[in-house]
Amino acid sequence: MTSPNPSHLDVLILGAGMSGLAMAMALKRAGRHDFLIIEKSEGVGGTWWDNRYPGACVDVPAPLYSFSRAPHARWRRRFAAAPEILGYMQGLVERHGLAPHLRLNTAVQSASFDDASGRWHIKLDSGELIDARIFVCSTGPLSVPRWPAIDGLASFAGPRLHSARWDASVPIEGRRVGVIGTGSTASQLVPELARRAAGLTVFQRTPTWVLPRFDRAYGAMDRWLFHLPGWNRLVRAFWAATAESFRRGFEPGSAAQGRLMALARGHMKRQLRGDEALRQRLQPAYPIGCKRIVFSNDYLRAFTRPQVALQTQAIASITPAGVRLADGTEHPLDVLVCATGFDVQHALSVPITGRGGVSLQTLWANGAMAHLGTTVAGFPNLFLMLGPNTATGHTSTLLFIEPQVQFVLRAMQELELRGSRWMDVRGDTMHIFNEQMQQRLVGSVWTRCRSWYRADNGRNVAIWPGYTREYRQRLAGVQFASEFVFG
Ligand code: NA7
Repeated sequence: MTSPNPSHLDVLILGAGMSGLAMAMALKRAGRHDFLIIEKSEGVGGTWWDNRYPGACVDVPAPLYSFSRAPHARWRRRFAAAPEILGYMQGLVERHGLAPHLRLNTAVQSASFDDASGRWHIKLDSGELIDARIFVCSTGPLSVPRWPAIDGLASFAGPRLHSARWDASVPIEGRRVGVIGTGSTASQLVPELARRAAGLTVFQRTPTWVLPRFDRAYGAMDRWLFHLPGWNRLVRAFWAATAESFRRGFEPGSAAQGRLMALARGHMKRQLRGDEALRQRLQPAYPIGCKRIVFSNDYLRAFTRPQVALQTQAIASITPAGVRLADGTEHPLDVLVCATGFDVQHALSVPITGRGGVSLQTLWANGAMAHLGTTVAGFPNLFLMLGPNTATGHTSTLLFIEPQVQFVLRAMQELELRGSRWMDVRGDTMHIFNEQMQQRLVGSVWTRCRSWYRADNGRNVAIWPGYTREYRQRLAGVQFASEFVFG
């Protein structure tokens, strides 16, 4: 069963990544079939559709990266590779009958709230207009690749790849490859490239803390056990609790932080096989947790290979032949890889206009903000998935997506109970919440380094400063009567 009229919908979901699919499954489960998912790519997957670089895999154990209501029994590794996750997502589409609700290869040009009808008007690139009562924006914060702002980047004569737009037809074997960036992505990509390239040079601006990855293959016995719902729940709960325990190590000056940093330091020593000079160059000068935790058993070790070089001098420019460093040295390359992250979007990849013609871009000029990362004052019936300040550096994003989806269902019920067309979070509710968030973030571990968590003005627009349980409880405890206005 699908929408009776696809241009006049109850719910429009933008983006078929993890959060878009979660919303769609929850709607189906609630017996609500009047919805459409619009996706600009050729397939579902979101970040897993985009990130196909060698070595791409999930950075939390896979049982925690599957939905509590849609467990997966066929994981082949604890830290599952990107194609496995994409397979899981495609399986969700099949099992939950989502295909008829999907419109792939379709981009949205703009979305605006129509004050007169109290509905969202969504304009597609094709010029087609869709109107919807509820607009769920699940475009993901990290969907737009960021190229580094380095002089001469476009002049490079060889292939230039961004990790999030990998071109597998570019040969790596036997080539001299350069990687700019040392974040989560580079930590997965570098060991793979080190195995294949004739020479690999990693250009590091800031080193990364690395913890051991407790990875293993899942065998036939594991897969049999995963078929038991009780076992699945237990394993998921175990990894959720373990991930939360890492969060304790993010408290500046705490004993837990000391233990976490000692674990990382010991790991680094072992990985670098006692090479003290290399250790000093790879040792971060900021506390662990400031960036998303990297778990890896082969990233640091890759630097001990004879064909891998680490450059820590600033890059002065890119030339047609390679990279020129600040000290004037030239590093000739055949292939240049930018693992330089993303322009953080939080729903800004599409122009969105709310009540009275206010644009989200203008409202967010000094940094994105939303009440509990999901609703924005002045933008009725707009629900953000993984909106501002709902990212974490230590656990699975699914633990934030699931309560967000439940919140949207609750909000829809509330609208129907009241017979209202729309609901809008109160401006003061949103602002007070954001003030509290920012106060908690001041002086926290997340202010101690540069990262995608922070906007250009230093404001941390990405991180949820508490534990996962607090987020779940706060979202479940939202008082519609006092925190929202209805129309
Ligand atoms: P990140 O974590 O944003 O990392 C980007 C890396 O690129 C980081 O090491 C940056 O150095 C480096 N970078 C960016 N611009 C430049 C320039 N101009 N010169 C040199 N180096 C540069 O992106 P990832 O893709 O690794 O991970 C994103 C998220 O995906 C991650 O948090 C996980 O949740 C999954 P910097 O540290 O800024 O000095």
